[in-house]
This record gives sequence, C-alpha cells and structure tokens, in this order.
Amino acid sequence: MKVYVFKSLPPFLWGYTRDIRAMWAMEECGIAYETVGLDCGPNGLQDETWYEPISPFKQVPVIDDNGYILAESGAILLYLAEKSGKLIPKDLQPRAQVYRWLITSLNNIEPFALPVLFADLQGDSNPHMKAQRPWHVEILARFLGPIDQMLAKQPYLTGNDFTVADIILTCVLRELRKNEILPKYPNVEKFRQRCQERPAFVKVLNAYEDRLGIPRGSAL
Ligand SMILES: N[C@@H](CCC(=O)N[C@@H](CS)C(=O)NCC(=O)O)C(=O)O
Repeated sequence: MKVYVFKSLPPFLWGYTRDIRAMWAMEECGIAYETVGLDCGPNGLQDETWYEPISPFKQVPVIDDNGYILAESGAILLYLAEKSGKLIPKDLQPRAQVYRWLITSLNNIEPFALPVLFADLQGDSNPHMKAQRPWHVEILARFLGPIDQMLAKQPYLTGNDFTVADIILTCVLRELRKNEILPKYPNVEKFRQRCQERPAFVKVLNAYEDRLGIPRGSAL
C-alpha cells in the first residue's frame, strides 16, 4: 500500500501532521506500506496541482491500496482496521463504539484543540485566535473531564483493547502536548503517554523524523 506523507515541513509543524495517524495504524495492523513524500511549501500543498486527482483538497494523508484511493485520516484508519481485522472488534455494537470515539475525537475535540494550537503557535500575531483561546479551553474541559474519569477505570477509550479510536485521540491530544491543558487531566495524559510508548508509534515517529531530516525526539 502507498501512503502520501510529508517529506519536508516547517519546524512549527513537526509532530503535528496527520500522516502520522495513517502510518501508525499501518504499523499496528501489520500492513506493508511505502511512503510517497511531499514537500510542504509556503502554501502547504496547495500549489501541488499534480496531486489534485489523488487528493481534491491537496492534503495528506491519502492511501493508495492497489489503485483504490482514500483520503481523510479517520476514514483511512477505519479502512485499515476493517481490511486487516485488527484494532476494531468484529461485532456491530462494540465496533460502533470505535466509530463513536473516533468521531468524538475528530468532531468534538479536534475542532477546539486545533484553534488552541494555532493560538499558541501564532501568539500576538493573531489576536483573534488568542482572544478565543479561553473559550476553546473551556469547551475542551467539557469533553476532557468525563474522558479523564473514564480513563481512570480503563486503559483505552472502548475498554481494555487498543483500537483505531485510540490512535486518533492520541494524535488529537498531541496538538495540546506542549501547553498547560493536559496536566489538568492526569488520566488523559497518562493515556497519551501509554499510547505513544507503543512500539509502532515509536517506529513511525523515528521514521518520520528521519524522513524530514530532523533530530530524533524533535517531533515527539
Ligand atoms: N480532515 C483531514 C485533514 C487533513 C489535513 O489538514 N492535512 C494537512 C496536514 S496535517 C495538510 O495536508 N495540509 C496541507 C495543506 O492543507 O495545504 C484529515 O483528517 O485527513
């Protein structure tokens, strides 16, 4: 399988990009893959016209499974899990809980985590984002508080088994990994660390840093 990923990035984006999600899931599912590297220019990937038939929005990640093209990190992870029969239960009801937590991560948490990250990265140069930061942090509390209580009782989002929903939530939480928010939710932070200690994540992050030509640990 091919996966379209970044091979160059400005430093402020190191470790935040969504190509990590796809590669991490492929490693966990035991799917052999080769990467196709793209350079992130001043306009992101928007000038890469050749890439438009593969990704209409000109974004990564995209996978190419023997000519079958799929974009969107959440859809890609569900496809990889269902194709391999790993990281997702077989029965409908427990499987639907994986959909639920994957969608919660992308649809409830990430829409507020990302503006906080942008506020932190852009600082005074973006007063609009900076002014909205406290409100975004307040909304995040609505989600992270109950998840913290849940993760006090179980290691992963749906219980004892690691699933693709845990990959997505970990990567969304990584958008907050350098600010003051996660230490307020110790079980959430322990969950993030636990997931990041998995050999598949460590392998993917090392390869990510090597591909970008940046020092080991700089995208962690
Ligand atoms: N909802 C999409 C978002 C993809 C996305 O925003 N990718 C970013 C990197 S993390 C990208 O390719 N940016 C380059 C650009 O937009 O020009 C997903 O989850 O896959």
